[in-house]
Amino acid sequence: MSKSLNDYAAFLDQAAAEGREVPQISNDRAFTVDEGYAIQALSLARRYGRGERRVGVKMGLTSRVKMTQVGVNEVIWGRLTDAMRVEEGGSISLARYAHPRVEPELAFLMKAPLAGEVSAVEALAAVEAVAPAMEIIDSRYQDFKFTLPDVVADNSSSSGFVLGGWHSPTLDFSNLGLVMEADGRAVQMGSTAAILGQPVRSLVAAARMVARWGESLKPGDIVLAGGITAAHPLAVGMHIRTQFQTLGSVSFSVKE
Ligand code: OOG
Ligand code: MG
Repeated sequence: MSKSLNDYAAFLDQAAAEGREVPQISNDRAFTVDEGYAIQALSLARRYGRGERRVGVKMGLTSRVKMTQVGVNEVIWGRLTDAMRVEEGGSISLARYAHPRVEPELAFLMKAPLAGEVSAVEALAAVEAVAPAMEIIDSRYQDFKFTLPDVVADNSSSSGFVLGGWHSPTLDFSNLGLVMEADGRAVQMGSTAAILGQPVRSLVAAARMVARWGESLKPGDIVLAGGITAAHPLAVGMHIRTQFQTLGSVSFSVKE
């Protein structure tokens, strides 16, 4: 008997909960991108059912370097829950992940609802604050390899995020340099301009893409704009810190 989209959602949700690698669902059959988003929604419904709360969304593959790293050339999105939040300066347990990587990001905090086709000016007007951030991504697929529908079904590899201090969005955050360090050694460098040439464009895309799935960005939501550099693999004992021009730094450590 053929599996339902809900079967795939349960499969990926369980892999995420156990921090375990699984084969790509596209090994079974071809999926459309819409089916990928339907599986993502069903798998997140399971998390909400266990008491997790949606706190925002993450945008993915909004920079050229990220698209190249994973070989998928489309902007994607996923959902963030409270359980994915890592305290600034805190630590994560590597055992809870399959093969996590970290990437520097920019975070938006929403003060007004936003959905559908909006201009960059309208998007910026809905922002309460911006913060330096990092995302911990952990594709549930073996060897971190996937097609577009695979990764979308897997909540766009989302597994954790860390936020630094909030700043007024009147600050020009369109081209801020940053250095991500592992144990004091620079491993990635970039600029926020890598995000679609201007990070607000990621928020414009977020408003359009969530609306396509009947959702909106709400006041209090966090929106991660997407990885600014290639992602760096995490290992036990590592201390990761990203220093942003003007915005300050954000850090965490990796324990067993
Ligand atoms: C897909 C998720 C991409 C980003 O910021 O570009 C992403 C992946 O790289 O596994 O989170
Ligand atoms: Mg990311």
